[in-house]
Amino acid sequence: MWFIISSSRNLHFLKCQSLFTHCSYSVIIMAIQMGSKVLEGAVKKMHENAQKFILTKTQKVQFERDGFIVVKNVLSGNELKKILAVVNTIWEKYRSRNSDDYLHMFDFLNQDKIFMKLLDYDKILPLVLGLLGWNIYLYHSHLDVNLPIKQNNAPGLTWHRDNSRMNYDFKNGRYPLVALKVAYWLSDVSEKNRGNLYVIPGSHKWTYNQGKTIKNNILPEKAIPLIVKPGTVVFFDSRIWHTRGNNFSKITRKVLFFGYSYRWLRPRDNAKISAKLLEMASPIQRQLLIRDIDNGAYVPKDKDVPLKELYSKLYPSDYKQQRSDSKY
Ligand SMILES: O=C(O)CCC(=O)C(=O)O
Repeated sequence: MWFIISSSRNLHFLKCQSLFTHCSYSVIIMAIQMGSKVLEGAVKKMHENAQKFILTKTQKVQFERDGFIVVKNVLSGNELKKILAVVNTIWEKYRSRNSDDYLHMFDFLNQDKIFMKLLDYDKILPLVLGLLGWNIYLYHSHLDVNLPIKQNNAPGLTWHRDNSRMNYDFKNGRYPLVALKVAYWLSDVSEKNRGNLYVIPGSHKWTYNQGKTIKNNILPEKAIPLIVKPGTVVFFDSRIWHTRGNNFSKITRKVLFFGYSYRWLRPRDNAKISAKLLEMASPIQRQLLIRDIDNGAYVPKDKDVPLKELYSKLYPSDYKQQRSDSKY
């Protein structure tokens, strides 16, 4: 029989045949204390590691000016190998195997616990916090695998901004930064024509009509391919005009996208985060995963937003500035 015991910040599971035969109260209390210590240790480690990866002034300026930044050498060879093994299994299981064989999978976090590490990766999450602040969650995610294609079979370029209707509902398609995507490159796109992501630097500041003039299948003069090696992470503002490039190479393109936004913005997909995933999640991961938020999205309770504390340590002056305006 499993007993679920709730301590102040997390759930602990104890396995006993009967509460009074094999598990005494003192064992239970000890387990809670041990669980809390492990948790405190993990939180402390996360806080210490995150200090090494805070957003630099240069990165902030670049992101605000260009609408994207590139962070090289994030994933080690070993991490890449493990993630690729999982992605390859998913690909083999879900690929269509018809003439249009590719994978664009939402909700991929439920597929394997390895992705949880990337959700709050200590080299990356501090940058997301630096750009968006602490009242955030994962509003969207997708895993993409694209086989090489022949020139005469190319699907073409589909220039767009993310979040569809947002671009019409705001007058002239002008609105502030509310969401960004973090792309973990697993395959090598260090040359063109390997399915690189193309962006138009600065186009996050355009009106929507400026962008709508870009014809699909055209490479505008200002567009650039992101030429990056596996293990690189690209951050891009959801307002930037971008497209997937064609993959005319011999390499299958593989990339994971994590979309972060404010907790008051509705999810962009219908992903159902499984109870299993939530059970294994740390408090920070739970903040990022939980989608059913109600008005706590606007008026957060500290217990639901552990990223607030992390943010206050990583960006104390920005935090203080915010706090002087708000009691939340
Ligand atoms: O697959 C790509 O490189 C493009 C992804 C994309 O367009 C998106 O995430 O909105």
